[in-house]
Amino acid sequence: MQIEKYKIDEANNQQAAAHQRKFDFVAEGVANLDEVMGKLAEFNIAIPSWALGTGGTRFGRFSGGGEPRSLEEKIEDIGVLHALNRSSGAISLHIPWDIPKDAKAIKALAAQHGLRFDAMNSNTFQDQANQPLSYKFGSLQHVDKNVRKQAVEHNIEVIKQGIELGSNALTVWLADGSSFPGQLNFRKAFENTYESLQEIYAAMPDDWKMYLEYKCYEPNFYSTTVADWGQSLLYVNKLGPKAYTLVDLGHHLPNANIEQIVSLLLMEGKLAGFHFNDSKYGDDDLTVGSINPYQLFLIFNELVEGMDARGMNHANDLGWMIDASHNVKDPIEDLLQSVEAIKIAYAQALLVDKKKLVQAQLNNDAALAQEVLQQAYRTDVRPLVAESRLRAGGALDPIGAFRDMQVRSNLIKERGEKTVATGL
Ligand code: AOS
Ligand code: ZN
Ligand code: ZN
Repeated sequence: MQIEKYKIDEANNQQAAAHQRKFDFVAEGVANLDEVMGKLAEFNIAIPSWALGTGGTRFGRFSGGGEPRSLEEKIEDIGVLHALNRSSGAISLHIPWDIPKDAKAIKALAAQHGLRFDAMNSNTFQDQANQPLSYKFGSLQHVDKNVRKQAVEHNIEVIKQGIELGSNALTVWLADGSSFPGQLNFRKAFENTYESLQEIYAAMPDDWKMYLEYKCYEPNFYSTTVADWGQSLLYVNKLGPKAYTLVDLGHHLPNANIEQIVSLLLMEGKLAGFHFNDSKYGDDDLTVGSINPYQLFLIFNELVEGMDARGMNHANDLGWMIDASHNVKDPIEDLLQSVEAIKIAYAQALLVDKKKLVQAQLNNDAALAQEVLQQAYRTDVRPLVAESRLRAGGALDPIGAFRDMQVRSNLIKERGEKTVATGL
């Protein structure tokens, strides 16, 4: 399945006049238009290989059909996304769900679709067939040195696979923790985990980064061994300059002020990047921006402010990734919506009148500060994001184009109705 460029152009031509009117209207009010358009064009968000199928919940899984059956087909699906939105130019692999049999061929296929390999994800939260020791009671934290060793070796193997593909980061998410009080010694669990992470860290090439993801609960329900940003920061500070804290938006206790966490991690130079998603209750892994788009904007506002203060490159200096799961939507449509929501929040943050905001802060003018933020947030930046896609050769209306081209029914024809993609 390949998206033909002329079909995108045809669809765009039909919408051109209406789009131009909307774009001109909003562009007129944007003082830094060229800067905004330039930054939007550069901004890409990596797609996780496990988000292309219907994840379902523990109560059931209802496949929509045409799901990718192999790594090659996952790359094809991300190729479809990228052709439509020109902002999904990277893929994040999960080992062992996506073991490349021939790294060179996989790299070439990805390059054909304009994709590069983002952070590699290891998996020590499941037991694989033929795995000698079980992770039932944890992996890097385990009381048994042999289990820790097996988990460390797996992570080192993932680094090796990543090097072959041209990736330069390892994301470590641990399910390690305990479900009942007294089940483990917190200090020893921390020490074991730290020691295991040190071994993994030592195996990373100098130009690699380790992203240590935290999560407050689930699958363990009493304690998690990397539970929050403070604990992650403690590990990564001890580990050294190649280790950073990864923020997954769904991994906080209810109502946490994530934008403040982001600001402080940036200040410390220890923010790795994101797993974007949205949630109402827990780690819901819903479409980005579907529940709380204002929070997403406030996060981007801190990102832009903090990255500019440190002279960082918005597009390249942090890892931007989606981590979502799909129960009722077509995964490709859901991902198109997520990427769009991220770019909208980013564009809005670029519109914030920073001078005015700083002035309001210095004058303790809370009302004006709110006015400044909401002026940007309530600007309809969708025509700017669409224009940036158009200029890059993408579709003005990616979901519309996806539906008009009947991509999903073609994928079903190609791959079948009952397909199961590996993933969460
Ligand atoms: C789990 O809750 C985390 O969000 C992980 O980042 C991720 O979903 C997992 O590594 C995918 O396998
Ligand atoms: Zn995550
Ligand atoms: Zn999660």
